[in-house]
Amino acid sequence: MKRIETLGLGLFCMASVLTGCAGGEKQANAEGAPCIFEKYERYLVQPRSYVAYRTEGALKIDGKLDESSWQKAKDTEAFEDISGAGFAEPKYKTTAKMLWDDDYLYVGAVLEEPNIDAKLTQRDTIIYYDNDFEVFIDPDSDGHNYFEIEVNAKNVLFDLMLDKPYRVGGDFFLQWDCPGIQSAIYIDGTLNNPKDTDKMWSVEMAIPRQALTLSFNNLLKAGNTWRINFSRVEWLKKPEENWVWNATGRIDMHMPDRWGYLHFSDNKVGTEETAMVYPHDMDIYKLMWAMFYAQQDYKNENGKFASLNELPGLSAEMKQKVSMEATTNTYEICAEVPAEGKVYVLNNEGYFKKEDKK
Ligand SMILES: [Ca+2]
Ligand SMILES: [Ca+2]
Ligand SMILES: [Ca+2]
Ligand SMILES: [Ca+2]
Repeated sequence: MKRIETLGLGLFCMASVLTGCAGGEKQANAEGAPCIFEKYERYLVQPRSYVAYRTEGALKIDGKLDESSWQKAKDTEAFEDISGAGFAEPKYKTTAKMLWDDDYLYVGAVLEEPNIDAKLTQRDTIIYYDNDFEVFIDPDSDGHNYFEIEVNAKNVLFDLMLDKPYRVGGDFFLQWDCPGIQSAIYIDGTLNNPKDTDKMWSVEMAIPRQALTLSFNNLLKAGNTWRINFSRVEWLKKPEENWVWNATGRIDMHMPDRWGYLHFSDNKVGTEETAMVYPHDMDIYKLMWAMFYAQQDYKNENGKFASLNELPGLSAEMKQKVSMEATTNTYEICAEVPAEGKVYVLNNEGYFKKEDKK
């Protein structure tokens, strides 16, 4: 849901390796502004990735990840604080796993927890008022029209669709109830009894591929790469902790450009490994998103978006890679990627698409 807080920038830019910021480029800008990659570093760290393999045999959606498919699937990296580098390590460990078949994306998660607690019982109440586990999915990676599913330890769901992120005025549609979803929780401990010490709770979800598309496109197929992220809200005290697979860089999960990359392999889990495939040229993508964050600041400070020459922190070399049309309230950044025969386009609403090169 809507948890947005702005962090000060600039404290975390030290001692970093910055593509394109080497040597004189740091001062390449006429005003001597810091390199755009340096200034927005915390929003530009390359996200983590995961290759999901096909299941072997059916999964029983009972919350237990004891099927051989789950045992063979690798854990994600342990979750980290949503704000990223420089913030405290989560107190309790969380990891997730993914699998797929022709009909479902499967998500499993294990949440270490000494006091398993869940009070909410109604679907589509604000589940993160309890401790919860959250899934965010943007199958076509365009940064708009994405899905959010939250669940507490009572297996009560909060599921919604968003047309675009809140940072660009997005709306959420709580009326969306993920059609055909199966979800279950396993508890190693006792629920709502704080007198003992629990071990963990685990989440097992089967999310139908047909629930995750707005068209007739089958996006759940081998070779495709989606954007996905997981979050765990933990109420140790107020405000809540937000522990996530991929740090977004600030307390805002609604930054689909900051989510992880999920690639689907045609191989059965536990057999031959498939190399990760990113769906775009990562250097160009990074440059375009750096410009997006710089434009947000520029608009806040100047009441209008910048032209390419006005945008601080771009080197001459960077400016050669992109073009930008900007008005007071809109802009569109374009970059040719000859290797793909495509033009990448990113606009002021964070909508990303690829067009065929004319
Ligand atoms: Ca199971
Ligand atoms: Ca989308
Ligand atoms: Ca719903
Ligand atoms: Ca307990």
